[in-house]
Amino acid sequence: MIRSSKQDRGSAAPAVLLALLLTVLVLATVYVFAAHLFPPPAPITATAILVDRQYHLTLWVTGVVFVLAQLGLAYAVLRFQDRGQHARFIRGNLTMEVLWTAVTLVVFLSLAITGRKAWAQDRYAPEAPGAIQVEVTTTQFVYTFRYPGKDGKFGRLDPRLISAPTGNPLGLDPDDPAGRDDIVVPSLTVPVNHPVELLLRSQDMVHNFFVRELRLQQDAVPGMMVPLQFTANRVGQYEIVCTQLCGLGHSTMHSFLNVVSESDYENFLKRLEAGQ
Ligand SMILES: [Cu+2]
Repeated sequence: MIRSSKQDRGSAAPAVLLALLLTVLVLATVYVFAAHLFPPPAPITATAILVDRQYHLTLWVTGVVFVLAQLGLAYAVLRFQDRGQHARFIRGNLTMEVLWTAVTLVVFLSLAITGRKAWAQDRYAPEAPGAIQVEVTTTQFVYTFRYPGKDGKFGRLDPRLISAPTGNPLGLDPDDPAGRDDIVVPSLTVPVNHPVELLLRSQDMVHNFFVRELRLQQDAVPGMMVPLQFTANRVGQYEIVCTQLCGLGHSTMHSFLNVVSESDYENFLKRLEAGQ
């Protein structure tokens, strides 16, 4: 039915209410971010500071687009509300389509280019000289960390020998001499201001290694060994959590990263080597 008389116009209430609701939601969202209601813990690596910078840049760019788009929507809802007018059909505007697609492309490519260092630094940078290697094995629902011991070599693993109840959660082969001095522990201890290389693996399914203070989150995938690097610059204890839904015990899957002084680290190794 085509309406044309003034008496047929729709009520203004839905348009006004919807525009008001959109404006309130935009203001509330901006407030949550601007007031720093959920501040992250302070970063403890140089790369984590880069990640924070990139995050803030991305948040500003997408925040401005979000506010403009939502307020534009509220304006359009008010401006083009039902006043009994005929609907107009528009076939589109090629110039505008090309323009906003190109602008979106440029914005996202620029963000990707400015953020590449923050992302790649922990993953693809050449191994730092003197880096301490620690193997990280995830399994339902625990982390197991292995240090190569005095010889600096990890011993061979055999999946058939995996037996957590008998104290061999990684399946260390007792016949390999390189593995005799390997140290296997449930939490990660590293010296402060010293490069560390983690070798991340999984025994059963996709898990994740996430430490907020490192701004580092990486999946552990069965069949893959994912190297990760970081140099923590503040002594303390930080939580490691799994952020992949990996089964019923997922919410309990966590461990700790202990960043300690160089001498405390030496003592930690000595104590464990003595217990071998
Ligand atoms: Cu998990």
